[in-house]
Amino acid sequence: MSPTMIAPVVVEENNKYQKGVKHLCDNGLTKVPTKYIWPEPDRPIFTKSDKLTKPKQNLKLPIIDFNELLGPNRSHVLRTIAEACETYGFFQVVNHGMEGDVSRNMIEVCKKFFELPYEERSKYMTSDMSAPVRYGTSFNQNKDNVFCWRDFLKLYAHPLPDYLPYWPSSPSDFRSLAATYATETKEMFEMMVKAIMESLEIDGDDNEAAKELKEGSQMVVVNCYPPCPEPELTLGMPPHSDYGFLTLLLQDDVEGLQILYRDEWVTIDPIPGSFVINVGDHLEIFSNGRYKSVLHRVLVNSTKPRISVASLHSFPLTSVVKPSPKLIDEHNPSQYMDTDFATFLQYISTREPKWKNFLESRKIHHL
Ligand SMILES: O=C(O)CCC(=O)C(=O)O
Repeated sequence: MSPTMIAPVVVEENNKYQKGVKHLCDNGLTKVPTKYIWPEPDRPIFTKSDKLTKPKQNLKLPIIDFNELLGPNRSHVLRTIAEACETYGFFQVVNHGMEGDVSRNMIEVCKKFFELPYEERSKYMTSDMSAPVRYGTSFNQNKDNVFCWRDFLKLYAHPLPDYLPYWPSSPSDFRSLAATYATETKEMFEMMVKAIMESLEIDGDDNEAAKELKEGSQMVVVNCYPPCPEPELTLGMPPHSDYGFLTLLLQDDVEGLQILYRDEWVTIDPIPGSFVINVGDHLEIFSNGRYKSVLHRVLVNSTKPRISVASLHSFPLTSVVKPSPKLIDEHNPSQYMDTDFATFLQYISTREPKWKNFLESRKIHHL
């Protein structure tokens, strides 16, 4: 067959995957297409060559109770936060002040969004990373050789009035429910920043970083992982760290999130109504390496669809990200080069943002 005869078939095949996993599943599927099959060492099961033959138990992350954080036990809770950020890069929060209805409504309206006809969802499909709304699939669908079993909706969220008019107008209550959710996660983030600064013992009126973070960037990422006929062959999301300062993650009741802990993948138990909070690359840099931005990935399953909503917060897009001047001196020199979003965006446009490549590229190797 001549290449001119093959090309349209290949293009059509690729277009099929570009429309996303939900679209693929809606058209009936009994096997995972080759495009989604990960190389064996990256797959979520332990192979025979591995010493481990069965998955480890789920990990119980430290739980931070906001009621305690705001009460007489604050200093004890701050120490728990510091230990969690040093050891796991992750913790869960309960009694965080967001009403159950707000988080439940957000999950429900996001489910409804992904159930809309493809034509409606695809209105927001774009490869422009700075678009206020971006619907897409996989991790980076223009670059990924192997695709992830995940569709997403990314919404820039701060300042909200600038972005809200661009958010999906269908389902009809999407904007109002998602706006309430984004506003309340921003408030939760600001409380967390105060606690994190205190835990690093750099809180105070002169904390410029805290002021910048208040005016900083927020992106709400809704992840949709449809049931997968062969979940052992693929991943919902590949191992990655988050580039921002903190991520606040809401999951439905279906497990899937795993973090790398002591070189093993461990599953995080979803606690109903809680948030999972994790340290991003910018906080690792800001804390001069004390708090860890940890690799995590997502598994899928064969029976239940899963929705998660990650709210990624950081400095304004134009800010320089660097270790806090209060945490460096001649004995503790800066471990990272100054960086900014532009550098990050340039980096990921040329490479696959997998593993910890970006953060590694910013490290200073002292002699
Ligand atoms: O779906 C999850 O549990 C995690 C999502 C995630 O890692 C992300 O959005 O960066």
